[in-house]
Amino acid sequence: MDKFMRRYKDDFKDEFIKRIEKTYSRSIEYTSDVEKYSVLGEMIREEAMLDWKQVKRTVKENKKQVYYFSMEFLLGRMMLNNLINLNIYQPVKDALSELDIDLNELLEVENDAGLGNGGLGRLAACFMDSIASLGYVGHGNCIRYNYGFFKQKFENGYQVEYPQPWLLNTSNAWEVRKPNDRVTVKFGGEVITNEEGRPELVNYTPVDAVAYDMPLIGYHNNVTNKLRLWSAEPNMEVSYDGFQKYEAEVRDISNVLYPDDSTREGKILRLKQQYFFSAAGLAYILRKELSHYGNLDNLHKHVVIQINDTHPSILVAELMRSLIDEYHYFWDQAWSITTQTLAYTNHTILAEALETWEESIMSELLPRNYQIIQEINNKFIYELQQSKVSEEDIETMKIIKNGRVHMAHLAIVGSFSVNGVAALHTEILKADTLLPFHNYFKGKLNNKTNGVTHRRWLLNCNEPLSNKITEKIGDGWIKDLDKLELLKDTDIENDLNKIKKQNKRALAAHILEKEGIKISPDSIFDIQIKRLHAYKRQLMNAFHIMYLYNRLSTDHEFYTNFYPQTFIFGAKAAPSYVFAKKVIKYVNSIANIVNNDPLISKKMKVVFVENYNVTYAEKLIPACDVSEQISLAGKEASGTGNMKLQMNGAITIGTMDGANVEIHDLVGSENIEIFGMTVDEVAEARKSYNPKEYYESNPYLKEVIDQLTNGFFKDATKDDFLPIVEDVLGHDEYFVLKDFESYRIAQENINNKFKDRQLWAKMALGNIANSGFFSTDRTIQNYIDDIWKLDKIA
Ligand code: 26Q
Repeated sequence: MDKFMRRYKDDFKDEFIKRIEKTYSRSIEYTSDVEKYSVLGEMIREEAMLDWKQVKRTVKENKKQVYYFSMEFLLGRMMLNNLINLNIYQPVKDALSELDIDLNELLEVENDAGLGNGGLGRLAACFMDSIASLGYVGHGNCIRYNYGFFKQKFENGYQVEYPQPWLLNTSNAWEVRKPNDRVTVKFGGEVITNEEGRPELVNYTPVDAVAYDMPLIGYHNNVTNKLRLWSAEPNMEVSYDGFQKYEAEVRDISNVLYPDDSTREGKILRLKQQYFFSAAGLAYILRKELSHYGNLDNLHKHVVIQINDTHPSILVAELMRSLIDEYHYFWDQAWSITTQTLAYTNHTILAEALETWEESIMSELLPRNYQIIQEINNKFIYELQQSKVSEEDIETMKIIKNGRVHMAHLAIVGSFSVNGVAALHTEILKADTLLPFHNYFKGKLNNKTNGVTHRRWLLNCNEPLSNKITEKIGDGWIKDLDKLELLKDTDIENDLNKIKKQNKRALAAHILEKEGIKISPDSIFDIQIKRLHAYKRQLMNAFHIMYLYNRLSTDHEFYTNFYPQTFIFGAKAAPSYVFAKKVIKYVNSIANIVNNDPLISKKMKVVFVENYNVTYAEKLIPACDVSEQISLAGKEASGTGNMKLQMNGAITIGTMDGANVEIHDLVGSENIEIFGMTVDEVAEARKSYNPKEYYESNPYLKEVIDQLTNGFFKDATKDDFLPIVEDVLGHDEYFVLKDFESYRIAQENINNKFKDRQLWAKMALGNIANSGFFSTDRTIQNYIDDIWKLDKIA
């Protein structure tokens, strides 16, 4: 702050006005909020860049740094976070208000930087906040998509997708184009042996990757790292003949983010994207390493590259290719450097999400990388045979089999560390999914339980609660979230219900404005926000709501005893995920009936918020009473929304899955509502599961399921929901029917407990005070201690 104030003193206002006039050739009263926002963003960015230079200087002193390679960074809005982290929020707000500009209104014009699908992308964004805030050098590497995650609208209750050109408005205030940081990435072609007897790629298609940098600002510590986004541009050496077609193909590469969060559909464009940003980011790293140190021998001492899921795992082959073909290393030394530089994080055990590529696609698009993968695979198999690994295990572990390249296997073999994202998830990887790898590479598999940056997810999004926390225990928790434990010795419990109510009122107003639905802050706010996926079981939540509707309509005593509850959903379905879209339509149809029923709507409401994103999450999370974390045990690798909600005082109703297990361990059984089968019980149940038995024997369930197709929903066709019925009565892969009864009882417990306001406040405190573990500051410190071994710079 001092630096900022020194630079601008009272001139901030003058400078702001001057820039507005210069940029728009208009005086300030004739500029829009978006225009004002852009100029402010530019000034703040410049401020952050000063710290960036300092980081650059320290790196010259041999400091080790991490590069986080991820196809997704789901950043959300930047302005508030940047102002807070730079410690200039208040002076800027005051200066602007002297110009009659309300900073909070200005903040609302910012589009989300939606460069991600969900958990994995948001985790990357939280990580970058903690790396900078803890005082380490770490940069992100990704694609500058023209279109981020799609915008969701509901038309007659059905999801319809619209493009989201995030760059058009405000977000590019944060980026700087670096025209000179340009890398040529080569696609296609053939491998020949050149005059020096080396493999060389010829007749390839060159694509230029141009860098755009965005600042990643640490909290009150003068550290600014960067997020490097690569944009695909045509290479000017390509002949003008056929240029239009070439140009369009090039632009395609960085045009849109894939809106699927778990599919192995191997679209060539996706592989192009993966190679594009991996190769560009790596070329840049190697270029810098060479210019600082003269050779690449000790790359692994200066750089560690974390591979976020398999999406950038082509890096294993690309680093080998660069070292061998371009820097003339022998295989063994190149392999040694590669496998000491790369580390891989696994985010899923869902079979359908484990990426593979058809050999023919890989060999055509990346012929030299493909050769190298073949060689890695052959050497690996030989090594396994030498170590007397069983034929069966060798078959499982092969990188190439049945005509496909298994990217997770490539990543595991090429990395020195492989980590899961929650204790249970890592245990399943070790004991099941990656068992032979775990046996062979002793100690390579490790756990790093996810976290969230509490600076965005508590400090910035929940002002009433964070002010109260600071009032009670001081502001030490902002840099050390474990300090929240101190709350146990305070009387904050008495304030929690009041603060929650205040946040619920704000959310109710927002929902009324956005969705046109009136909800009561006096009801229980029960919230399920996450991508729409069958394994996350939004359907079970919907079934339960329909059960309540039916029961409230017929059972007077039940009606009287039931505490009013508002069920809120936020979720996007992948555009091609037919089943998920049917669930959205189903919930919207339920909402129509429930909200318009004069009697029932006094006891409950249902809202599916449109276009759930980071910014919407920031409004929902502080207002949540009940956090729905109800995936089938064994399917959710970790979950991170569960942590954000806990931190803000919500009570989890959840299965023993992902990080819920660790939440349970930390808060204790009395502060969480656990239900449903465990991982072992699921495995057992799978042997002889017949969902029809549950349908036949549970009259509540039967009625709910029958209503899907008996004309009960007037705004839907019969075919709309028939597939849902066929699914749950057919194989019911995610045991919705089997877990339903225990979920129903858990919900009943929650509804009863909420009536005891004292008890509830105590539970909320038990959750908040024990959430310190889930800060990404802890997660990142674990990565640094065990994997990255970085040097602190601030
Ligand atoms: C793969 C191939 C083709 C197209 C798309 C994809 C693809 C894209 C995104 C596959 C997966 C993803 C994203 C996965 C994801 O978000 N996983 C979540 O990661 C979180 C952070 O670790 C966990 O908390 C969640 O449990 C996990 O589901």
